[in-house]
Amino acid sequence: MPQALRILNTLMEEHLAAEKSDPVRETLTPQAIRAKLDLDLRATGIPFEDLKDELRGIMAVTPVTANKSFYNQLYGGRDPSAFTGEVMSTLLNTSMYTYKIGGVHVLIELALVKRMGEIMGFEDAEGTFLPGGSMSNLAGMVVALNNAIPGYKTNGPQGKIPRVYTSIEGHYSVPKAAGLLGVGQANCVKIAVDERGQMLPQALEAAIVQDLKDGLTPAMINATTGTTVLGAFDQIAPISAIARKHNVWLHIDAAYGGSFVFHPELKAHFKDAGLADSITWDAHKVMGVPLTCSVILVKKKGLLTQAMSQSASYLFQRGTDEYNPGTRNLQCGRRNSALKLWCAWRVHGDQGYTKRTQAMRNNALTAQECIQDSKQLKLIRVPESINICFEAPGVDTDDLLDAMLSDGDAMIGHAQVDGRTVVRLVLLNPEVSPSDIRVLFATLSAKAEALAKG
Ligand code: ABU
Repeated sequence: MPQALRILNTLMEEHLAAEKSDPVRETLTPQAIRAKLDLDLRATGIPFEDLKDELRGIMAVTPVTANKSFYNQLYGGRDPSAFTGEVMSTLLNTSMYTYKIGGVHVLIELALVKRMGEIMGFEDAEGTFLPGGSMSNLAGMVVALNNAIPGYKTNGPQGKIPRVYTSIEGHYSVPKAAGLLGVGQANCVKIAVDERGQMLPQALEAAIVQDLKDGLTPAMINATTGTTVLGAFDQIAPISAIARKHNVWLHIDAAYGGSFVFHPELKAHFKDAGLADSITWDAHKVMGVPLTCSVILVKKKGLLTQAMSQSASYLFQRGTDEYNPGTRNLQCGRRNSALKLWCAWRVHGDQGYTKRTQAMRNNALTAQECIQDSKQLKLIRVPESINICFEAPGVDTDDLLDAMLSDGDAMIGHAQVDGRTVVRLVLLNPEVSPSDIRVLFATLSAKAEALAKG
């Protein structure tokens, strides 16, 4: 192990320096990477020390995601306290299925579930950590199906046709889960949204009423707080009233937006979150914890365990389900995703996350101003949170983004809005300052002008 620590220390120092000197790296083609690096596995191994050079080669062609020029995805930056927790989890290598193996880490996970549940308005939530929002949404759907069709776990749908509802702006993991769970993607109903990207409650209710008339079984409504492209928030109060009226499970996909519960204004979108039955919340997005760190929270204790548990005499031997988190998880062997979030939360406190989300939102408002002041750029929507969707009229969005990337200015992604490809800039690195944003938009405007002139 001393050799491992020495190698890691050297490589990490080098990587941190490289992130500064080479902040935007184009993703090389598979052919270019294979031409540079020998990735094949052989019968005979190499000396451990030689691995250092091999890893150096791999690091040099890895896209940079932790610095201020990365605006491409719903994660970014690097939180030193969370990073420390992540490395510690790997060192300790507990598997999070039983108390016997997980020990104190099970208590840490329980403490996080309790706190996150309380913040969302669930008095005594049941929950577990999963590898990503897609998995947490899938887990929510599993519980919803068992709620809508008793005995689903044992006997399947028993002739019923479950239906799931989400907005057209909802994350792709919802229809995906419907496909994976045997509901069928065709039974995932996509509900229209308004100009702001919020699901239309009347359209939702009309779809449910029609399905009931047709003898189908409405099983789950997925409301999204923090949509992937627009960063918009579905309105929980009217949606939960529909869910209650028709006795349908309400899941909130707050994978992305959940952490805005710390923001002084944006937290208003969560004031009715406690009316939901389950919530997905990712800490690897706005909270800046290393990938992946997602939680499924279920309001009524016991339902998650009922839907997930499976007996295994070789595993669950001692203690109660509460302290054996494998009884409420999709996975068997499971890495410890709780410690890194706990480390970060202990260091930052709720107040740190308030400051963090305020910095992100201020940057979004600065970006909005920059676009409104630019002759070359056009805002597509007023930002609901920290996603900025805009275009440069007369300029192909991909050409603009490719120029930003190849000139080493920034890595930014695109998305479809109103049937057009537009820039989707996501501002969730709190180290980015308003002056960084102004420089970024000056560059974007100049490049758009040059491209428009051909
Ligand atoms: N759930 C993460 C989606 C990835 C992205 O849009 O950046």
